[in-house]
Amino acid sequence: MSDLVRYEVRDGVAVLTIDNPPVNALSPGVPEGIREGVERALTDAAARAIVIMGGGRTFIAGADIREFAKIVAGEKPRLNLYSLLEFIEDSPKPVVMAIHGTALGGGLEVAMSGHYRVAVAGAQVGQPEVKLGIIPGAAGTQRLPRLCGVVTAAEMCAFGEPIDAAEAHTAGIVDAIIDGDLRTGAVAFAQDALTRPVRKVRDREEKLGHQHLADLRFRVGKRLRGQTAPVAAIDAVEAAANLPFAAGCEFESKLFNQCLFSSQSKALIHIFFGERAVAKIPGLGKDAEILKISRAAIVGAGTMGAGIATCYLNAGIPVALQEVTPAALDAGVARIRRNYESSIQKGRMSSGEVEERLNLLRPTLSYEGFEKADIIVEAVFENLELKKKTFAHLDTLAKPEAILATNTSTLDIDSIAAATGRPEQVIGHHFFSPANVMRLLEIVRGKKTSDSVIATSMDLAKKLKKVGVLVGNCRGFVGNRMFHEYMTQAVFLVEEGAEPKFVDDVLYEWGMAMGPLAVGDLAGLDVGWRIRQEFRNLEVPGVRYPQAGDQLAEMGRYGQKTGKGWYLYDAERRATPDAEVTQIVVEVAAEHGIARRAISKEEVLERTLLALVNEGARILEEGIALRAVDIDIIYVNGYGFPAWRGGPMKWAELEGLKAVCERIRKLGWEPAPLLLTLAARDGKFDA
Ligand code: T1G
Repeated sequence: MSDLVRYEVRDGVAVLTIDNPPVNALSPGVPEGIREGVERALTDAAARAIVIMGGGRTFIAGADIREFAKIVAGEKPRLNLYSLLEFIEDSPKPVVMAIHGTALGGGLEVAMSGHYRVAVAGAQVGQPEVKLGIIPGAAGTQRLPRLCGVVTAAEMCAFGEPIDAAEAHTAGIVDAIIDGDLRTGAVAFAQDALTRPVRKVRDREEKLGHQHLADLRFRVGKRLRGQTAPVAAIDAVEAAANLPFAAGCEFESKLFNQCLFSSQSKALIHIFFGERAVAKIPGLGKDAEILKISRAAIVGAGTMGAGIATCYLNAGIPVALQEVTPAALDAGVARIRRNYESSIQKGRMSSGEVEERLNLLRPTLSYEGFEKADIIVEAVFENLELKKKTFAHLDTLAKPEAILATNTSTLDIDSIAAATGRPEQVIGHHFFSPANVMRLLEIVRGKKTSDSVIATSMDLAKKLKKVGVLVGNCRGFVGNRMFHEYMTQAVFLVEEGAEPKFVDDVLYEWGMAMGPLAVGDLAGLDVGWRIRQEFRNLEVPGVRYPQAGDQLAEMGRYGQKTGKGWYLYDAERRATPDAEVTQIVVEVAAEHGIARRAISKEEVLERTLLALVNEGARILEEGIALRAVDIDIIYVNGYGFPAWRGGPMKWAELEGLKAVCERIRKLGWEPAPLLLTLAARDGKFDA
């Protein structure tokens, strides 16, 4: 008997417990162990029914995703899950699936091969495969609609969002909610099932009526733009209403393999493991103390300060929010209230929960109470001298072990740290706007930042429900340094003849959440202009720099906040092209001797995306990013880069680094040395 599945008989019921920590994935040995266990129960006279459950914290969280890389690399799939699930379903003894934690993907498919499913309250069930660029591959798209109907099943498989036990019970996926001990409850349910006929899910047709899925397809087209797996998932579920079970499974399997061998799946699986890998910091002392953060203080209640405060309040951490004037403080508190009003409107929070969080907020015009804070986050104006002055002051009043974090998006962490007597306690916590929404937290280590402050920051990121990525200190760190190159090419293309909307539409259609020029208008062209002023002295004579953006900013066209930027904005902040901008750009081009010409879609993509990749490779060479996947996670969670393209570095790898080098050369640029090295040996970034 595989040691990954334990067997025992309790009160006449065989109980199979899967024990493959941490998430009971269907790794090699688990499906085999389940089959052996059921075979044993079928011949065990002491067992009149069967319960299958997960050990540890969860039921089965799906197939072992690591196995997919092997299959894509040409290895023959080890096991046909379809036949195992039919074997379970054909058991003459009732089989009850007992669910706690999560039953996801192959886990829910195993659960649906049982004759009954029971779950504890709070358990989650779902088919999240589309988040890996695939679809259910073990009859999930055929059994699920037989339990909950075509529309619900198609919705679950297309968006991949899990539902909780109560919803699953209402939908007909789960037969009972177990109060108290799951094993005991499931055994009792199995004994009771002996009195009822065994029903195979595959034979249940009553919920398979034809349903129109046009609305779902429309919503998928909008929310999951460019992704192929969600569409395939809907097609497979729809087939359940038109084809007999076996033919439906064949159709599902064909679509599953098409998705599995797609670049979208490689990209999304890369991101899945990447989001877990970035939390691991090579070389960080294992005994690095993680400090307890039970009080926070924030300097500056502007857009970022208010958003950051909301993150801490959402984590249940009391926040002292400081501003210099009553008006600014009131505006900050109002921003936080607005953040919560929209959460209430979207049904994400109750007004009671909001009150609870707002009770943790203490707005202040002084630094009173800052001496008790475990962390102080500075979110003042993006000006080095102002930040240094602020840190020098905080240094005088913060307790010795307090962490001093700056939300700067580009400035030198070491210069800011040098303004204090505790540089080892200083670190960058670069949130992304809107800070209470964007998942990314770029954590910037200074030369003297201690391992304990880094470890605490990585841990805090999880508590704030952020994806924390540790990066080194340089101008713009990882995200903005690369974005600067990307944006530079976008503005060059406009100066050379492309309309702003053309550049944005090309990148939007390619999958970016928003085009670069629209992002500029959202962030504020004045912010970019001010940062360029800070670094004007670093500009090299004879090197071309983008001009048109500065021209617009100097004319007061800051973007959405002034109703004019690269676009015109109406009261609802809807953007329309502005002929005046074209005129301004034509004049700027003439002034700087820039020839204007027709620009193709291909050129827009090549120059903007390869600028990202080339700068990313330089950042890797310099060790500013620990791994290429860190860059990908930053871009997917902070810059609207499509996860189904894997992030800029993975995208380049999927394109082939040799070809990427040639394409960079074709643009007249010098590929980063790391790219040349890897291309020469057909290597991979993080190999
Ligand atoms: N396969 C392999 N490793 C997995 C895994 C899986 N399915 N799920 C988690 N891990 C690893 C993860 O990388 C991490 O490793 C550790 O477990 C803890 O995970 C046939 C084709 C279950 C909600 O998509 O969503 O079934 O970093 O940090 O936050 O039709 O893990 O410690 O080395 O995420 O508590 C479908 C994926 C597969 C679910 C728990 N299933 N997992 O979250 O822990 S495709 C999924 C999750 C499939 C069938 C198809 C989450 C979780 P490490 P964690 P967590």
